[in-house]
Amino acid sequence: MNGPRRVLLPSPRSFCAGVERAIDIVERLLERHGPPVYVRNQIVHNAQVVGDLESRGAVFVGELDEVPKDALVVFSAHGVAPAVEAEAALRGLDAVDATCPLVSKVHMEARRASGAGDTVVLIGHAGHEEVVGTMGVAPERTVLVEGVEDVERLDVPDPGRLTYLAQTTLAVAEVERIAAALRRRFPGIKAPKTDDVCYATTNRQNALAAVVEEADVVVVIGSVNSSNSNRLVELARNAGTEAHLIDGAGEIERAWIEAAGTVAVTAGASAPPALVDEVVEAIAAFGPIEVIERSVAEEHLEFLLPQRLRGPGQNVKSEKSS
Ligand code: 0CH
Ligand code: SF4
Repeated sequence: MNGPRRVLLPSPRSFCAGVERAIDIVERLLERHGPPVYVRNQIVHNAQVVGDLESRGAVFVGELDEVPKDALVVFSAHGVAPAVEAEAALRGLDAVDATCPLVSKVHMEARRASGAGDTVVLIGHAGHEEVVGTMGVAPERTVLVEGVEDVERLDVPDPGRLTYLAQTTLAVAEVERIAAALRRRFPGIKAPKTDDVCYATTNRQNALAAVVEEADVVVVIGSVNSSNSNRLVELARNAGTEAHLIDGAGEIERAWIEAAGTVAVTAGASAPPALVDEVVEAIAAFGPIEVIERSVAEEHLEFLLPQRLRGPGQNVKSEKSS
């Protein structure tokens, strides 16, 4: 290899506004009320975030019946079905909603479309927590499509009354392919007013796409159950570049790095930025590196915290978009 190994850092990468807000909610509750703070499901799909909050007194549960009566419970960033909110109320729990406002937006679209008599065709992955929550808004009026093949098999009560929506953390290109297949089969199908795949998912994919051709290997920091992180790995592999999903620097393999003149390192929306620094340091252990930032977009979005957690002066802060 001539000269130092190049390490490309596509930007944006790592935490998005919805993840920062969700973690902030749990941290503030821990400070104010002390442990335990129960959280239904992983607050975000990242092992380090979950482990860190756990060590500070958060207790992650799969179901509400694991939460003692009257206790505090936080709903994760991925959102919950209305039935879960109702159950929390019934059990007398003090629920705090950390659902990302951009997931709530999709819930609102599902409520509006189903309320107007449409069947909602949700583009998403079966069993993913966000999909379970969104389907729960109008369970009798929602059908799931996971891929273009599902569009052909789709059976709907009235092909003239359809709206499609999507999970926020999918591959932009794949959602476009499925939406095009839906429009071909159901020309009158309505689209969401604004794209459901969110700005953070889109930006992280665009940023990686801008450097992937230059990289010999792509390292994506993110946990195995993180949809948006997996989509980044897929994007790189679809471009013909070797790609690996890792939780942290300890999982880097010598063979990946030694064979590469250029390594791209990115991180999913739920992966802490400090992990990127640790991974870059670990790569430097294999020989001299030149670190190059490549930005395709700036992100300035911040979401308001739930009313009860805002500090003084935060009531007037408005949501800014990038
Ligand atoms: O990408 P997914 O949806 O699996 O979730 P994550 O890794 O926790 O990232 C944050 C997104 C949360 C809801 O959109
Ligand atoms: Fe919200 Fe998008 Fe982040 Fe999900 S990935 S928490 S929808 S900003």
